[in-house]
Amino acid sequence: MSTLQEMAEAVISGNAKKVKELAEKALTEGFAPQGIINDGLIAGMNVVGVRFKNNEVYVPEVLIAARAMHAGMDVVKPLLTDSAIQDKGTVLIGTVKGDLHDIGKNLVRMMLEGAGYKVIDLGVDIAPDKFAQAVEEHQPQIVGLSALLTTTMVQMKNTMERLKDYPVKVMIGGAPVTQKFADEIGADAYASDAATAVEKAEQLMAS
Ligand code: B1M
Repeated sequence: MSTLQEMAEAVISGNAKKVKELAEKALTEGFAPQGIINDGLIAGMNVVGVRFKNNEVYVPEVLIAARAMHAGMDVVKPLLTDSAIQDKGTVLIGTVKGDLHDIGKNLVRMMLEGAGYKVIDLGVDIAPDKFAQAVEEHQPQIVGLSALLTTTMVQMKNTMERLKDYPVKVMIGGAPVTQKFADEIGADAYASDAATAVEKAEQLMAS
């Protein structure tokens, strides 16, 4: 098995120490940082994403795999130019105003990072104006809104309205959110889970 295949396996099993060691080994073997990310770290996270979607693994396994992926990223990221990191696009993500739930949003962030996106995570309780300011600052292609409360879903609509003049696609998700609601407020995409969020991001980038 090649070093990168071994690395992907170590990401899947969530072995952060091994991923870090293999990332260092891959660099000494002459692998390019972007190749290590794509063919080692992202390849592993992709497998985890598919298994998560198929209910073969659950939230803790995804979090552990993402931690392992980050251990490898920490080794190779300093060697990448900014442009290489941003290759796939930038996603700005946050939980909407009044809502403090962030476990699902963090999973979505990690899966997007694992798929090669640069993700700016604004955190929780983010007002529409703050999303707009961050869009101006970071110029993302996609804005991701998360909400876990039926009472805060309305903030998705408010945020959509605040962002209507910006050239961004908006993806929404969270337990109470549905495709029907996304259609009602004019969101560009809805994702029911973190793996689907990556698929939808790919579609939005291609559209
Ligand atoms: Co809260 N809470 N909570 N809570 N909490 C729920 C959501 C609730 C359903 C529990 C219940 O009553 N059965 C209920 C909401 C009811 C409703 O509105 N219909 C509820 C309530 C009422 C509240 C409080 C109001 C309780 C109170 O204080 N009286 C309060 C509100 C605080 C606030 O936000 N202002 C509150 C507080 C909290 C805690 C702080 C204690 C804690 C949050 C900790 C944290 O996030 N750091 C908490 C938790 C943990 C939950 C439950 C138990 C679990 C949520 C979770 O993390 N799920 C939840 C009940 C439940 O769901 N069983 C509940 C796991 C996570 C991986 O799933 O977030 O759905 P989820 O994310 C998924 C998808 O939805 C999707 O992908 C993720 C991964 O697959 N997804 C996206 C999410 N965001 C996405 C964005 C995308 C795409 C996909 O694109 C951008």
